[in-house]
Amino acid sequence: MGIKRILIANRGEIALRIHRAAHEIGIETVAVHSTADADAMHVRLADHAVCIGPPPAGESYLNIANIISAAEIAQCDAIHPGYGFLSENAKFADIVEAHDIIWIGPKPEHIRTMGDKIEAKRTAGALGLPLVPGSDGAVSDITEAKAIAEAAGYPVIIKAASGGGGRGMKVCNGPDQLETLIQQAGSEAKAAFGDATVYIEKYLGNPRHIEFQVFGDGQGNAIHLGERDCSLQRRHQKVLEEAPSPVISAAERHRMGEVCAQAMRDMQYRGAGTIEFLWENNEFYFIEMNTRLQVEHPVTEAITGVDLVREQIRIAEGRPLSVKQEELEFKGHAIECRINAEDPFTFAPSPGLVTYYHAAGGMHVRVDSGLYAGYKIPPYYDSMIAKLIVYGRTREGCIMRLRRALEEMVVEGVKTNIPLHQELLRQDDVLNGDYSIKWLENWLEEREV
Ligand code: MV4
Repeated sequence: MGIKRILIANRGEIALRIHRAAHEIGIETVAVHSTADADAMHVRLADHAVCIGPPPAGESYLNIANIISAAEIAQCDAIHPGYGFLSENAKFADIVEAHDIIWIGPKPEHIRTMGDKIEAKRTAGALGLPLVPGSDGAVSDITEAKAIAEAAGYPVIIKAASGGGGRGMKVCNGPDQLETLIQQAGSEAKAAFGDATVYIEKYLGNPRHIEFQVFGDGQGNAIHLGERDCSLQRRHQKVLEEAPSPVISAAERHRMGEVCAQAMRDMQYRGAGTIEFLWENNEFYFIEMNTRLQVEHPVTEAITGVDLVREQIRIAEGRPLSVKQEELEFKGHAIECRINAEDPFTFAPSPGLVTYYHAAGGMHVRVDSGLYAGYKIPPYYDSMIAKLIVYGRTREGCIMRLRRALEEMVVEGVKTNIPLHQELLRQDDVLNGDYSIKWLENWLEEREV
């Protein structure tokens, strides 16, 4: 029940985000950090801090034994994993619960199910979510694979059951290449994930990536908080996300959101989840479900007014959802720019000393970041150093304000992708919301530098 002290098993802006939500409801926080992060803001803000290992994440932020020891030494009664790192590790969730520590996350069985993309698809289908046509499970036999591909229609895509983030996928244009590509995908999957299992789907050529935010109380009550459009991405890294999607009508949001919420009720889902779809020709196709809080959650917070991290904590305490579906309103428009310490043209990481920092501010402008002047961005982790989230009554107003906020933002000493965002927000297709998952990479290829 009532949590008193949370161990935050993460770093950077999301560790700050969790600390803030906890403190606002009177809960203490314990930061963990690698030796490379001793001076990080998440360590400074937390009530207590424990060093859990050397810089490589495998020896610190992914070190289960050290994190559990830190939780016990610091007498934490709950662990929040943030995103990335151990957030979707079912074994970690099991271990946390076995130590009588509250896991601020979904039931381990659901993390496990959704981690296997074949199991996830089977579950989603049984719950009534629309699927991409393709194999009903793993493919091994080439004769069977050819029949499945023929029925779905070429081109098809071969995916790894243990994959994710787009790794180990192969597009196949006809039956002649099928056997070779299945073998290649299988051996790459085996090397990357230790599991050669693959499945087949019809390849969607130019979809959008639209995801629904859901929440469940673990007892059969669940709500949806609308969708986010995350189509603007490069090499499976999202660059800019928005809510609502510029292409989804209120009626469609209501219909699809209810399908998602009902699925979560039926599985007695607990905590925050994101149901990912590809959207093409006005149809949704389920691809994956993420059983964690996502980087882009603030755009949902902006248009619903719901504090998603506070909601996660409340649910972990066994409390009911704080809002009913009928009470939720989707109001206005929000866009998030991921600010990375990287070269805006080559995308090469640019770690190092931040000599000057000035965050954007003003009405409806939110900056989630652990950055400060004098901070040394370590080279060991993700290059995302800040999220700029802007809200407006309309999409146009939101974009005007976002341009203004980007002008205000100053980061010196390292390169950032702020100029890339500024250029993006001058493109007609972006202004018109006319983009798919292919748009950004195509634009970058054609762009004059
Ligand atoms: C697809 C697809 C086209 N057709 N599945 C990439 C990551 C993984 N989560 C699923 N992915 C895709 N699955 C079918 N049947 C295209 C992608 C894809 C993609 C999806 C979402 C966001 C960005 C993407 C970039 C390239 C490919």
